[in-house]
Amino acid sequence: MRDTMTVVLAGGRGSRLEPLTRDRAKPAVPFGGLYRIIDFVLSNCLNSGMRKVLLLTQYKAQSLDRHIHLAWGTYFCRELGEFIDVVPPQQRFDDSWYQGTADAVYQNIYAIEREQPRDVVILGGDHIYKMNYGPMVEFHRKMDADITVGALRVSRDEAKEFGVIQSDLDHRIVGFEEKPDQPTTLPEDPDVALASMGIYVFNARFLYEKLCDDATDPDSDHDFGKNIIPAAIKDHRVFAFPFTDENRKREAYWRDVGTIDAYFEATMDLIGVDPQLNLYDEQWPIRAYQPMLPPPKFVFGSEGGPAIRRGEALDSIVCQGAIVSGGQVHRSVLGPNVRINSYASVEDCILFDGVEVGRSCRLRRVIVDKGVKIPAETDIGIDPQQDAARGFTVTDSGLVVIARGDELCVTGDNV
Ligand code: ADQ
Ligand code: ADP
Repeated sequence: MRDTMTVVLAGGRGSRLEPLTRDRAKPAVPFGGLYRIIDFVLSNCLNSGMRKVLLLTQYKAQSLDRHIHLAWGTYFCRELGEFIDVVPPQQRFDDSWYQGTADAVYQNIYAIEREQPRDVVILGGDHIYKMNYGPMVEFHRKMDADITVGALRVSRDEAKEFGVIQSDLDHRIVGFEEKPDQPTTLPEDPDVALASMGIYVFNARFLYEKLCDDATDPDSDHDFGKNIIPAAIKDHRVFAFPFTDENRKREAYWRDVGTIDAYFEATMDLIGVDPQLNLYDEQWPIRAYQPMLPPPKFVFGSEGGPAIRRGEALDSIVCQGAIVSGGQVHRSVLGPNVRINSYASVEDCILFDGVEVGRSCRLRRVIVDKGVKIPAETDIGIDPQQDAARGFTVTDSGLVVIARGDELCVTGDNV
């Protein structure tokens, strides 16, 4: 992989994840207590031996930028020619912001050319999956491809959200439609379509030529899925690389945690006894920023007494620095530095870094953003209709999201 260069597109706005993306880009949204969404793709890069990485940001990138420096800077050694460079949209040719994904790469073309890579791997920064990109690059070279698109099978309904691929028996792409209303399904299965994962291997020279052509095309949206890939399949060698689980025990795990409900489901899967995404896999470590914090602690409660006072967390993930003191936690993810106080009950919740749950609170199916302090005796998620009336975000399935600055949750020291 030494002669590849990697570009990670991390500018996603993630508007369907609001309010979690109100102050941060989608790739910076915390996931699984300790991680940010971007950590999965960057761990894949590191584990695949890709050590020249440009990370292109765009929208509310401060939190992402800081996370990358804290968590990832140390893994790349510049003296060995390795780097992870975060590139904000200021480095542009004209006054416009990035217009589409192809434009974002085009605006950084000099930084790519300078490294003289043979192939350029382009990845999205907002999906959760484990993938070794090595076999995809190998496939690309073996096929003598100009472009290789990562592809996976999805249901016909889901396919409307993706680029939909038609390929021949040799995996050569013969049709590509971006987010079609009527997705073309597989010949052998009318319920399944082949979707683009939005990840690409490009022959470097071919990429430069196509991006330069596209930049001067006034009718283009300058987007890989909408413009570059559909145009290239006509006259060039464009292939689909099927993404499958390497040990083939089950369907490959790949999630776009694009909505609050999808985000919640994917998080809850982590808590199960046999999660689809194993964070404890020593062969494929997922790295993250590990703050220097004391270990998590569970306290019975100051006066002892009835079972409800026992501070305990069951079927849950609890991060460093958290203290569960006299409160009950079930099927939940507690981020770093969370505090659960006496008589509180927390069920099916995701609490971000530094959340404090006051005495006798009841929380059920709630996501609470970083640093929010929930005053004593507050009920959230018990009556989602009432929560919506109080101005909280409530999803169709009744999940409640408490954002920073939400009025009825005072962010102060009054717990
Ligand atoms: P979408 O996900 O809808 O479809 P897009 O919103 O362009 O495409 O995002 C692609 C990736 O680029 C995301 O990771 C996003 O964070 C990032 N991004 C978007 N604009 C950016 C910019 N200007 N600068 C930096 N980063 C940016 C794409 C493909 C589909 C494919 C799906 C798979 O177009 O064909 O099926 O991804 O999810
Ligand atoms: P993250 O929450 O992703 O770890 P930060 O704590 O840096 O990242 O927050 C990202 C941005 O959110 C900050 O730059 C700031 O503008 C905004 N922010 C932080 N705290 C609050 C708050 N209490 N209310 C509203 N906005 C906030």
